[in-house]
Amino acid sequence: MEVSLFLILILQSILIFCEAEVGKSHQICKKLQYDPVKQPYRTAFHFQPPKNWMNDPNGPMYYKGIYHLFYQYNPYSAIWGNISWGHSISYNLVDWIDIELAISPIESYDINGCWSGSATILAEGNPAILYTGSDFKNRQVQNLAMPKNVLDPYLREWIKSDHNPLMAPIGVDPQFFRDPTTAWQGPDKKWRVVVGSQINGHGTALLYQSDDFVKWTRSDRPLHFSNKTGMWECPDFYPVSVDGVNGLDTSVQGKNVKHVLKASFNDHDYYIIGIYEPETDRFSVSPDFMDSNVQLRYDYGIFYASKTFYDSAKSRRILWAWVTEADGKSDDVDKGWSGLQSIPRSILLDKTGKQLSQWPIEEIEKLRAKEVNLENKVVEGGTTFEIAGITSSQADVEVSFVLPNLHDAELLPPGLLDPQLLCSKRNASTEGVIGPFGLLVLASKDLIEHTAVFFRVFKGHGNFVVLMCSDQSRSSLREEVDKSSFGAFVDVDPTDKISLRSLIDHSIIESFGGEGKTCITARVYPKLAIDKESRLYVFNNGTESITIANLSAWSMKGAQIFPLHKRRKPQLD
Ligand code: DQQ
Repeated sequence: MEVSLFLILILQSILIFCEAEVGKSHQICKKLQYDPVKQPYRTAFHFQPPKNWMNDPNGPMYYKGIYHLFYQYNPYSAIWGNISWGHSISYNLVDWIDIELAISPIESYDINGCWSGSATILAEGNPAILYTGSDFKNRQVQNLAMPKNVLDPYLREWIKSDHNPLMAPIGVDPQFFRDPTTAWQGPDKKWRVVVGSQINGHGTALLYQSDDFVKWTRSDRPLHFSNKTGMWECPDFYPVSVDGVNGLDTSVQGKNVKHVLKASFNDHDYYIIGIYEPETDRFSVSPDFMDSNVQLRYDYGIFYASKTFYDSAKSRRILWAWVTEADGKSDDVDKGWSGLQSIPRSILLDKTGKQLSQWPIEEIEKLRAKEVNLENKVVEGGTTFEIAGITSSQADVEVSFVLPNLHDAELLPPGLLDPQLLCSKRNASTEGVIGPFGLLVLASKDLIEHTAVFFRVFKGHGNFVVLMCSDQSRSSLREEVDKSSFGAFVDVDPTDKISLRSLIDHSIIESFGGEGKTCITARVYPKLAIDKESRLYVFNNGTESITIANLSAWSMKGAQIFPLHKRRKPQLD
């Protein structure tokens, strides 16, 4: 039997065992499962640890047939602090077993927190983790951890290097020196890694090199910097294929390859695309961060501190991100948890070469259950109708719209070129010509509560402009939650079809417009539209009719996410 198949069988039996345990004694598991009364905002197919605080995804990797996800975790509470690396394993990126903490803050060089970092599969195939330690003086330093036993595919124990810290903040502000990337190897076989920083207040990707992964030397020149941004957190640097459909391993260089640099700042994940010369470590980009009116972001909603990894099993690059809460700290304490991970997304250079496109990994489709379909349905202006027959609070919806003659489309309002502002000024209830049209999700029967995910088409300068919005203004009767609207333009030709996919999971809506060219993630906390009281509608608030070419909506089954057993507390002495 193939090793990976064998491992899959073992993991499956652990899941079955855990499922049985949930019914008996696993109080942690039982208490924080989705429950329409006690835990209405807990998700069913997004990754969450059994309880407590989670933020950035760390060191995702594929190793010996198993996917690993580490994450910033507070083992003791639902508020940020005591930051350790939680660790979960999976054979399909959908079902997870939460295992022992991988790294805990117990050494002088990380006593104030084991902060974000990345995993690298070294040349001999063994994994290594570089992470930031907040040391006994609250300085940020970079540390190494290696598996205790590389033969263990679950990588349950990690040993910190005796050489830690490997990189100290010399000539850099010790408060702004963190989040090492996955390393890549140049043609000279030296490893390179980037550390996020700010120098003279400007975002900087410091470049380090090493022959042995232990002794690191900082290059005179950073890989990149920008005098238009502040501190860069969680940088990510990776190749994308110009003409292929596969993702690339982090050290791939050469013709038909471009490189992406992502940095997290101003609460968002921005990226630029350029040409990297491994011989000189020069990275040339145009446009650069903040150069143009339209900034490239992975997601125009709530999506931060993301990280990609190369999945050698399926030759793809996968993106994860932290999706924080939009309610208050005291709500998090009451819920007993805070923070989700996005659905893992496959990420590729778009055909235009100007941006990336993202799509939920195919494995998520295994959760699709009951399906309803529509074809060639005209939606008259000013109408709304329900898509009944599925569990609308836990669903996957794909729809494509065909638009009428765009001759009468509204003019793009002068002075309103910021898409997010445009979405809040022209929200879902503001009548237009071509739109607003789209979905009303997590909606109550009377539509008092709903989140509108929609498009609106404008005439720009000699072209049409497609706006995509996620309007949370009426998402909840609860006053105290953040209901900001999100919006972005979608680079599609509206004379062709416009597609939308939304993954709906109780308190999160991840939407993908134009086949993943524009993504918007929202967090919502309905009071009425919970569980079976939640509905799904199609609406058109424009004067022109639009046509649904195809619509498929599925009830989604829950993923299986279990703790293997009660966590061991880290030893504090
Ligand atoms: N979160 C980590 C830092 C990182 C920040 C601390 C980004 O390493 O810069 O939990 O969310």
